[in-house]
Amino acid sequence: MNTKSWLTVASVVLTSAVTVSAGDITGKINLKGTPPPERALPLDPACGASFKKNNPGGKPTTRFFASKDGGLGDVFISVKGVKGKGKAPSGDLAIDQRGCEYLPYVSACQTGQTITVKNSDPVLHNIHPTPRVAGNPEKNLAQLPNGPVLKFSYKNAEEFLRFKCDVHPWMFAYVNVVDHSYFAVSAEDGSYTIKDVPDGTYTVVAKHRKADPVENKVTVKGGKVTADFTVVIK
Ligand SMILES: [Cu+2]
Repeated sequence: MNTKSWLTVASVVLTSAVTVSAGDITGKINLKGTPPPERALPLDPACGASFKKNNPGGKPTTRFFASKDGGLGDVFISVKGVKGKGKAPSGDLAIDQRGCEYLPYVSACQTGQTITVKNSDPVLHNIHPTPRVAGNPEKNLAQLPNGPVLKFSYKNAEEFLRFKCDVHPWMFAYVNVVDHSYFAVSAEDGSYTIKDVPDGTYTVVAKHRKADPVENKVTVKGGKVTADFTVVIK
């Protein structure tokens, strides 16, 4: 091997040896206060039957406050001020329509990531995202039962970007579009994890659609750091 080749090998080894230390932010969103009761949804007969089939024994209601074991779900948590965009998305964000509901109700994805929407109901839906950020296009597309999956994606960050169905006025979903990979949406018990955050001290923000945002200062230094939040529902 000549000198030039050795130099190339040496530089490759050096590059791969430089890794930035990172850690996970994990914790629980605690619910403080008593949310108002959810409202019953007046499903039409076709949707009522599909809802029953998909939710035996369940009642169709609004889904403003998902809560279990003192935790609050559907909270969007994001880390502010991280240098770089983090990891590229590893797949699509999949949204389904089942029982004339969007599932999941609240979700999150990265800018440019594909959002797929499918129709598992035996009825026609129309998917009508209504972004508020300039450059994120509004669309309005009909989707037959078992029709082809529809795809969406957004160039610009936007929190709680609304998807609605004009056929069924109770159908909503909210997608948080983020321009980095350091975010999560809490599960019903309030738990969440944000992976591989580079070491540093950051402001982490937790937002629920029906409450004031809550901030926490969090220092990541490898391994795992716990950051719990308390969201007050008035
Ligand atoms: Cu619909």
